[in-house]
Amino acid sequence: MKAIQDEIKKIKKDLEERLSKASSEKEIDNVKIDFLGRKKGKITLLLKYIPELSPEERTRMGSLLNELKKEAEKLIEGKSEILKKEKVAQRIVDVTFPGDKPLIGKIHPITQTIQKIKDIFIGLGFEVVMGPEIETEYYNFEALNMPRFHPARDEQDSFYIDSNCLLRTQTSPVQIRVMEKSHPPIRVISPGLCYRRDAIDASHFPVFHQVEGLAVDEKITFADLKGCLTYFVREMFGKDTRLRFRPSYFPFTEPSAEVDISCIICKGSGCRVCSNKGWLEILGSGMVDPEVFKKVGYDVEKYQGFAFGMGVERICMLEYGIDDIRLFFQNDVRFLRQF
Ligand code: 2U9
Repeated sequence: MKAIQDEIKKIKKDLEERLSKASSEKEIDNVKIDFLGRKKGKITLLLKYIPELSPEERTRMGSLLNELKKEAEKLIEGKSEILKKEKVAQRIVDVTFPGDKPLIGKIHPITQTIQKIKDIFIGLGFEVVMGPEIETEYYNFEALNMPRFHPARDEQDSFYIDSNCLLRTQTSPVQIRVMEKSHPPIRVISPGLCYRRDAIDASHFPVFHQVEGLAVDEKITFADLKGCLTYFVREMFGKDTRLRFRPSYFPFTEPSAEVDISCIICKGSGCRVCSNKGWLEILGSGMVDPEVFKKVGYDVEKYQGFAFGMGVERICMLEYGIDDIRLFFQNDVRFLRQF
């Protein structure tokens, strides 16, 4: 009995000594094996000796040894914690240790292009307005002078939610909502997502971004449209960019014009990007059709306006020489980190 008690004392002393010398997790593991290991641990061996004792010795020694076991576990765990903390503290003060390079996020190229467009128009006194992506047939088509059987609806094959609601095919409904709620003078641009049932290829995707603009006031003329868009184009693509206004047709503007710019790659001499034409089609525009003003209850004798619209992906592709629209929507960081 005395012999066992002495042995307990000795084991405890040994354990404390070994732990005080241990300076790594591996060494602590070894101490654990030597004292508490299932087969040959010093404490485990003593516990195995208990059944051989007399009943009263068994009770006393059992509790002494179990206490020893618990204390040993506590001491080992405590030392391990101290080592872990020391390790962390060392890391904090080791200023020479190479740091983890943080991954820096980037603004998506489409967002960057929208931001640049917004900044230019904000500088001209335009306000940025947003609206719902799920629209009613009225706001998306009817109010824009595209009644139910208008052939222009065919060009904008759409995603319908029910017989009355669809994903907007352009951001113009936002401008209708602005006109309904306020009075001229109005100068707004509406950036945002649009949806069309296009077959996917290098230049078509069913989801895309537009920025549309609208200015309504008394005595607004086509000269204002030309001046505003010329300023925009030169800020966006460079001061020496030339513009060409080509007559066109849109149901919501009359007269209408498509705007081409001298190719930003070859400056007009002809290259692969402009298909040797020297010109790039960049936006659509026109004077707001009086039928549209009638829908929002504006006096068509008093007010005129101009409007324009551009596809952001196309502009961004031209600016960076990107040849496939699908890249914008694949979230491949190898593509995105280049911008
Ligand atoms: C109101 C009245 C008129 C917006 C306009 C265009 C011309 C145009 C296209 C450019 C490329 C769409 O993304 S695209 O396919 N847009 O050509 N958009 S005029 O006219 C409006 C807008 C709102 C109330």
